[in-house]
Amino acid sequence: MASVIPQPVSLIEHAAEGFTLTPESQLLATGEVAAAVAALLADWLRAETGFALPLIHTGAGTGTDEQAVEAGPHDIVLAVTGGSAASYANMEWPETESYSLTTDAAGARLNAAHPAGLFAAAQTLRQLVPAAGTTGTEPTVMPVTPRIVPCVTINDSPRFAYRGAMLDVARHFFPVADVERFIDAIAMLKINHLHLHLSDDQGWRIQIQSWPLLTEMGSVSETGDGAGGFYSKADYARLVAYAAERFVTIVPEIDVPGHTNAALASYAELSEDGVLREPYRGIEVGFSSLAIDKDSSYRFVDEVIRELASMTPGPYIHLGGDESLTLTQEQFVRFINRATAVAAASGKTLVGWHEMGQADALPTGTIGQYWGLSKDHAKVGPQIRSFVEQGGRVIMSPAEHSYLDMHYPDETRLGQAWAGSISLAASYEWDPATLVEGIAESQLLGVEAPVWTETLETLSDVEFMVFPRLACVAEVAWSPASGDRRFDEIAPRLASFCARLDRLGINFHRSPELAMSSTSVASA
Ligand code: TNX
Repeated sequence: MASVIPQPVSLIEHAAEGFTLTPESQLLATGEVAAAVAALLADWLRAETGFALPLIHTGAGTGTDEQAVEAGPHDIVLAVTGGSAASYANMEWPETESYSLTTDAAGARLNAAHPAGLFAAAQTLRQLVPAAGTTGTEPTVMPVTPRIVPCVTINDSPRFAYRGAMLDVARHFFPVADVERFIDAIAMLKINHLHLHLSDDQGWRIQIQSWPLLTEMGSVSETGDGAGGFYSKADYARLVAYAAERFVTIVPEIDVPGHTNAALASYAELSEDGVLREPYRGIEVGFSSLAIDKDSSYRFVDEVIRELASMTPGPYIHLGGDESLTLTQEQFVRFINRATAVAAASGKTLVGWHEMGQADALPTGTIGQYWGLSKDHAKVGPQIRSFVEQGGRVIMSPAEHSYLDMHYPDETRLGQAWAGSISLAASYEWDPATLVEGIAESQLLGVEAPVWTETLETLSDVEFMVFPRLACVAEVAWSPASGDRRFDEIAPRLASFCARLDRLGINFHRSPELAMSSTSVASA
C-alpha cells in the first residue's frame, strides 16, 4: 500500500510490478538544479538502505560533468522541465510546487517545472520506500534486501502556498544544529515556512549590531534555569541557507510591543519608566511593553527590523502584536499603526498575530495570523477580517487544532492546557476555510502549527509534541479540501509515518489513537 502524508491530489496504485531499489540503483539528474535535489534524495535513501546510490548528471543541463546515460530499470530519474533561474523567478504558484512521480518496473521518474516541486516529489518517493527487507507486511533483517516500491502514478500540487511550523526559540533556546534537524523533519511533510519566534520576555535570540546589548544582556536567560543563547549573524545566515536548500523560507519574528521584557532588560530607554528590567524566567504572559510614546521605541523597531530584513531573503517579517495586556486599546492601536509603518520601510511584507487587526492603518497587504479559540470567534473575527479589509491575507493557526504545545489527551508531562488537549483527530479534523466567518479559501495564505516552548527544554521534547500531530496539520495545509475530514483516513498512513520517524530517531508520541502496538510501529 502506497502510504504518503500529505495525501497527494492524485495517487493511482496499479496492480503491476513496482519499482525495485537495489544496491546497484543510480540517481540520474538532468541539470544542476535537479542534481541539488537528487543529492538530498540520495543522502536520505543511502541512510535508510546503505546502498551506494551514485548520482549522475545527465542530459540538457549546464553541468560540466554530464554524461550520456541510459536509465536502467532500477534507477531514479529526476528532471526539472522549467528551464532557467530566470524562468523560475516568473513561474506562478502552485506550478512552482507541483510535480509528478511514477514508479514501475522500468524505473522511478520524478518531474517538476521548478526545483521546489522536484523537492516535493523527492519527499514523496522517500515515503514510498519501505523499511529494510519488508514487502509491506513481512519484516526481515537483511540490510541489502532490495526495496520494492509499489507501482504508482502520482500528480500532486498544494492547496495552500504557506504551510508553516513555528518554533519558539525564546522561551527555551535551541542551537543551530537543533533547528537544522527540525527543518529536516518538517520538510518531510512538505512544510515550506519556518517561523522563528526570536524574542520574548525570557530572551532575545538574534544578534543586532545596532543594538548590541539585546544579545549581550537580553539573551542570557530563558524559562527555568538554563543559560539561554542567541544566533549570531553567521548562525542565522547558516540557518537561512540550510532551510533554503530544503525549500523552507525562514519567517523571523520580533514580538512588539508586548513580550519585550528581554529588550527592556537590555535598554532602559525602551521602557515607559526608564528603568532597566530584570531578566525573566517564568511563564506568565502580557506584563511587558515597549514605551509607546517614546521615539526611542520606534527607532528600535526601525533599526532592528531593517537589520533583520537585510539578513532575511524571504518576503515576510513577523512583528508579533499579541497579548499586550498592559496597554489600553487606544494605546495599542496607536503603537501598531506607527510601528508597522516604520517596519514596512524594510520592504518586507509584515505578519502579525490577530490582535494586530485592531489597528486601522496597517501597511497594505499585512498578513494576519489567527490563533483564536472557537468560543472567541465573535470577538476575534473582526480582528482577523480587518487584515483582509486592509488588503492582506490570513494564516490559520487555530489553537484548538494547531497549537502543538498543548497536551495530548493521554499525556500531560509536557505542554500546556489553556486551549484544551489536542488529540491527533483534533489536529486533523478541521478546515481552515470554514473556521472563521468571513475568512474563506481565497482569503487564506495558508496554515501554520506553532510550538511554544515554555515547558519544552530539549529538541526531543519539541519532537514529542510536534509528531505526529504536525503530519495531520500538514495534510490539512497541502491536500485538497475535504468537507468532513475523518481521522480514519489518515490513521493507517500516520502509523507508517511514525515507523519512519522511529527509524530516523525522531521522537514522537506513541498515541493510543494510532491503534498500534509497539510491534506494528516497529514493522510498519
Ligand atoms: C499564547 S499564541 C501566546 C504565547 C504563549 C502561548 C502558550 C500567542 C500569539 N501568544 O506567548 O507562549 O500562548 O501556549
